[in-house]
Amino acid sequence: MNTPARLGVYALGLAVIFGGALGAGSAVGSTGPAPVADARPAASADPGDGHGTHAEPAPGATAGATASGEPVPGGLQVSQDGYTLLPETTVVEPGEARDFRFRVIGPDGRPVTGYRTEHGKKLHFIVVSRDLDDFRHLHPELSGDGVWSVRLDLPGAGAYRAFADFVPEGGGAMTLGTDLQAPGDHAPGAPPAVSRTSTVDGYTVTLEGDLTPGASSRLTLKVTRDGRPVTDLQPYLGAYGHLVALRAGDLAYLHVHPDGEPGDGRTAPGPEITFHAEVPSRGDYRLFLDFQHEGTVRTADFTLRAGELPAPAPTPTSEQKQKQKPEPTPSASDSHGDHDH
Ligand SMILES: [Cu+2]
Repeated sequence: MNTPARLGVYALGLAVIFGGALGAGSAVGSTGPAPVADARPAASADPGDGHGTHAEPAPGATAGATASGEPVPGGLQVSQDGYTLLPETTVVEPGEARDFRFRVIGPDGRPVTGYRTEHGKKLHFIVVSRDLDDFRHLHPELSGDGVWSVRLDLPGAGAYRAFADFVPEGGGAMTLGTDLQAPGDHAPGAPPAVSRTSTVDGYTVTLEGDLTPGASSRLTLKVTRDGRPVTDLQPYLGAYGHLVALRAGDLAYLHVHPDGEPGDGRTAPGPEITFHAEVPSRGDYRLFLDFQHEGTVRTADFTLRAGELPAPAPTPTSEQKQKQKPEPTPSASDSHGDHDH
C-alpha cells in the first residue's frame, strides 16, 4: 500500500513526507489497535529469500505508527519495519574529512543492496549537530555489498544526528536516524531563535509563511543576491529547492519538496520557491534549504515556531529574590550578621 499511497500523495502535489509517506500508508492500512513502534519484526513474515521482492510490508508491521495510530515522524528511530541503520562507528573525530561507512540491514538480516531512486539519489544522508547549528546534506556511494560510504568532515566536537532517507526495494520510504559523537570539548550554543532571513555567500533568502501544526502550511522562500532577485536557479536533484525541517528537542525529520518542478511549464526558476509543509506538533523547527545557482549548491537556514508556546517559565528575578528574603532585622545591618546564627 505504501508505494501507491506515496505516489498518490505526490500526484496531488502534496510533497510532504513526515516519517516517510510510510506513516500515512501505515495509518491507512492499519485497523484496530495499532502496535507500538517496535511492532513484530517484518522478518517473521518473510518467506526466506527476503531479497526485496515484497511489494508491501506485512500487515501489522506498522512500525511507523504510535499506539494512538499517529504516524511517528521520521528520523527518530534507528530501526523501523525490520530495517536497521548500522554505522561502522558512531564516534567521528572532528576537524578532518574521513570516510564514514554504514549499512542498512534488511528484514532478512543481510545488508540491503537494492534501493529505489528518489529525487535523483538512492539515499539521502543528512548530518546535523544536535544543537541544530550545523547541517549537511550528503550523497554516499553504495558498493555492491551494501556498504554506503561518504566523506564526512564534522566541524567540531559535540553530538550529531545522522539520517538516512531512502526507499528500499520492496519496502516503504523511511528515514532512519542514529547519533554520532565527535570527541572533544564542546560548549553548546543557545537554542536557535526564530529567524526568517538567511544569508549565505552573498545570497539572501527570506521566508514567508507560518507552520501550523497538523495542517499543510505554505512556505515561500525568495532568493536574492546583492538585492536583486535570482531568476535563474538551477535544478538540484530535480527541484529548485530541497527543504529539510528538524524539530527542536528531538530532531524529528521532515523532508519537504517544492510545488512544481523544473520544466513543468509553470514553475519559474526563482526568485521564489514555494513549499507545502505539514509539521506534526507545536514547537520550534529548524529549516534548511538547499538551492543551486551558477553551479554551486548552498544552504540557507531558518527557524520557525509552529503554534503557540507558553512564555518561558518565570525565573526568579533579582527583585523577586530580594522580596523572598526575610525582612532585614536590625541585627542584619551588622555586616557579619549571618555568622551570628
Ligand atoms: Cu539528497
